[in-house]
Amino acid sequence: MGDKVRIADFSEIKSGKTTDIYFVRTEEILRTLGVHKRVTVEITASSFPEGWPWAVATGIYDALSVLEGRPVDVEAVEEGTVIRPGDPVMQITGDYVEFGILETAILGYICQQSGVATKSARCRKAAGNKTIISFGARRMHPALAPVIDRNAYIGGCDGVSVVLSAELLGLKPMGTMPHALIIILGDVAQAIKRFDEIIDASVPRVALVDTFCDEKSESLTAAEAIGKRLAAVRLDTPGSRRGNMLKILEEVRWELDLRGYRDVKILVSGGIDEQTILELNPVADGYGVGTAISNARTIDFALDIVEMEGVPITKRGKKSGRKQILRCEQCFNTVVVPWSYSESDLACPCGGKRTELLRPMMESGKIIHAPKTPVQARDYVLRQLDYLSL
Ligand code: PCP
Repeated sequence: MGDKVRIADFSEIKSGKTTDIYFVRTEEILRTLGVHKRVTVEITASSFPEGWPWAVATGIYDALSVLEGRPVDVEAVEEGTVIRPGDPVMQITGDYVEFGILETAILGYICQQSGVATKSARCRKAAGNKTIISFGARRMHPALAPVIDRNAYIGGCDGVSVVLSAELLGLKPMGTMPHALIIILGDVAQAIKRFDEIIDASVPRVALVDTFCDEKSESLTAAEAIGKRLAAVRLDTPGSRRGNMLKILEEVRWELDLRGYRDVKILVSGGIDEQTILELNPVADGYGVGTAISNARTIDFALDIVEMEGVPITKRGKKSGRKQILRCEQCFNTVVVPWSYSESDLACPCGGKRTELLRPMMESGKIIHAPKTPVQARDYVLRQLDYLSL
């Protein structure tokens, strides 16, 4: 049996083993020359994938956890903070040779997780208060399932389907039934009846209605099989049969309502993203989103020196100097100012008061700011979404 393909463990990441070699050589050169420059670096993204106007910054505490114990000071935005292109999400100050090697890991944590959280938030914004369940773990390396689902949840999903992910989030896993159950038991009526007889009564009875026949007839079969205990039907219609999905949903809705099953909800999964959500919202009550969130585009954050020995300095294409982000609590207007900004910058033209988004998070390698829980981070995202459009 060949070697099991293994993932890096946290001690390897924290020790700098998952770094790019040129950081190892840079440290070797500087240490050999005895060069110890106190620098401030900032982490920003100059643009977001697919032209997204905003993004949700996550992975902040994972980045802090690899820096823990190193002689650095860090200020960063809270987990779940909505940012714009160019907004610094983290600033690290210290002797470059003490932390430079961790750039790859720090960016890796923030880039991928923020991409997932942002795509989830975009789906949330599109769906309003309709149910969204994260179904995407099967599209990614299973070791990442809890990470993906945590960010899908923080971004706004109402639940996740993976057992371990839900456990770590303190949630009940959410799911319906796979096509396999219907194929093995013969049809949707058998599947939903047995599900109803065997599965704990607290689990909503959701029938998958696209396996063998038309979604309308399978929905009615499921409703007639268990009556009022049927909570919803899920349409995971294969691409080859997805002519006009909204029309299909309208027909299913009509036929269910005609026969008194007005309380039976309609869930849709398979190829769902914020665009399809907007198209199906007139009828759909909820969505199972997989690939779009779990395989979300990563956000290309970069880490750059902006100050050295207290003097602003940076590369072309960047703004030098340590910075602060000020956001109006009233109108959400956001500005980036120099770290030593003037009091007057706290007054927003709308009359509101601006507050600082970059908070001291680490002093001399010690984390000094408690992380938000996933529920708190999710609530924070939902509050900010009220100010935003897609
Ligand atoms: C998949 C499963 C997931 C869906 C699709 C995620 O369906 O039900 O919920 O789709 P996405 O990645 O395109 O968003 P199947 O594998 O066809 O169905 P099942 O395992 O439920 O039988």
